[in-house]
Amino acid sequence: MQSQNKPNVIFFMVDQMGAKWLEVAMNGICDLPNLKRLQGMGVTFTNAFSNNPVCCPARAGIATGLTSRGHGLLSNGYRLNPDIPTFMKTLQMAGWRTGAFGKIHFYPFDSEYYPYPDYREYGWDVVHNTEDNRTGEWHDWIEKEHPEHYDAIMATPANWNSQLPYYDSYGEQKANLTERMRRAKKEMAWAKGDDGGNKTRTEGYYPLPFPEEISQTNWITEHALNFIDETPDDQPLYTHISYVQPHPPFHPPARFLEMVNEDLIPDPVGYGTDHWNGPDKIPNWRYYRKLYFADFIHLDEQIGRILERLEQVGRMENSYFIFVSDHGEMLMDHNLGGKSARHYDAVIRIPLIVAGPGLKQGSTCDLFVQHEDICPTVLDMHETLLKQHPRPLSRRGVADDHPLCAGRSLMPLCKGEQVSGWRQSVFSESFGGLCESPFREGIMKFPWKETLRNREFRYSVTPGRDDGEELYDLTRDPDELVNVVHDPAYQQTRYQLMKEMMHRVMLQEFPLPPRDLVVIGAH
Ligand SMILES: [Ca+2]
Repeated sequence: MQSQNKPNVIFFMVDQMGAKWLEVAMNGICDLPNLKRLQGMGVTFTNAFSNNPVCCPARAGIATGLTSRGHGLLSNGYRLNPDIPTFMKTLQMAGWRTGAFGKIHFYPFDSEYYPYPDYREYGWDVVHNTEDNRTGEWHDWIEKEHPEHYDAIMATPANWNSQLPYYDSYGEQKANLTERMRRAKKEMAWAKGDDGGNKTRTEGYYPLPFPEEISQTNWITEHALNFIDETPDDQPLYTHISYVQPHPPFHPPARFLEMVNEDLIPDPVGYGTDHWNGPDKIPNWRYYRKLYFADFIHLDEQIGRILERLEQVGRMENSYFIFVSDHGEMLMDHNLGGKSARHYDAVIRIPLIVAGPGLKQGSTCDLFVQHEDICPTVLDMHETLLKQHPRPLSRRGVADDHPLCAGRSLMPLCKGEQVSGWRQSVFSESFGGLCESPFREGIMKFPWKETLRNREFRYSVTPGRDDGEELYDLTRDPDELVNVVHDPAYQQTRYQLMKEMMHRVMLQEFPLPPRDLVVIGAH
């Protein structure tokens, strides 16, 4: 039994799970008892949004409490500066034992660091890292301990993996895995797009072709369980349990497919209308959706294993929990897949649960919250943390309790306290694939987008395009089908949202670490 009062912090993260899809799933498609249990132990935020719906900037925003411009990761392909304070590092300094299991993604995949990045400098005592690039520790464990499944595993990574430079000369043996991946995909029937024309399977998506027990998802859980077991009883712990699923390719173990209520899977938004814009981009979108939802059941079971272990070791009563995703997934709404600059509800609105002792059990909160709020929320879970978290020197004396964060603690909301001046909208942004070459042609191909979303409207701007301005009246058009930005009836609304967005763009510059961490001279 943990003897002192510092709470454990159990952080669950999933990749590419939209709030829309979790809500749809929980409405009869899937039985998710452990996520329901977490909801029952705390607050579900129904208007939580990704600051930047792609892996690296979203994850850095969570860890630092900063906007994309604040922490500097505008898109994938950047490295988070380890000098920027993270809540994990503050927990570590304050006496928590900290561990990270699974996906972290603070580095660019095509860097000198992968397949063996060292994430300890961000504030973790123990790290077992595996990501959607499928290289590194989990990969090597399969090759060594389960060689009979190695070729199957080599056939599962998405095709972009074969473009990663370290796949050409991998590990100590300098093996050319690119060729082996291509060969494995060619030889394994399930990895091919051709299913004999019956469309029972969707290209690149299939039931897990190796045992569930050695899946990446279970491997992450096993390491988290070991960490819980190995932490001294009298030490508080922070577990960063970050699953790669339901990131594509979707390939849940087959038994979870049988547990999906397929009849309740909705048609994609716009399906069967003029809006659909051509043939189905995914030929069997219903099966594609079924695989995605089956991943939810797999993840829920893993969360259940963690909860069970916390109970066994006597840590359940003194633990706070966070469940969150980095961003959502179009899942073929509007005949589109993926995320990034597609700022529809399915992409930018994320699931967020904050649970634990003293919080409003089984409640929901519909205030507008963002990824940047998670860091100050964790720092607000114990009185020692906020004091230890670095703050800009230039602001000392202005407000001693002001952390180096753009976000705001959710703990008062979770405790049911009255808060004043809460934001009425959220801001989200995407920088396409051309962060260093913002030429018009590039923006047309890989759009940049900035979005202001409030209770009634979604207003988005894509620079460099004549048609790059969108306004959706969410009360009348919750599926975001009709762009009313040029409708005369909406011009006042358009102007107000444009002005508010401009202010948000300016305000999000604060603060600018690491420059702001040190005052050099007086000038
Ligand atoms: Ca992601």
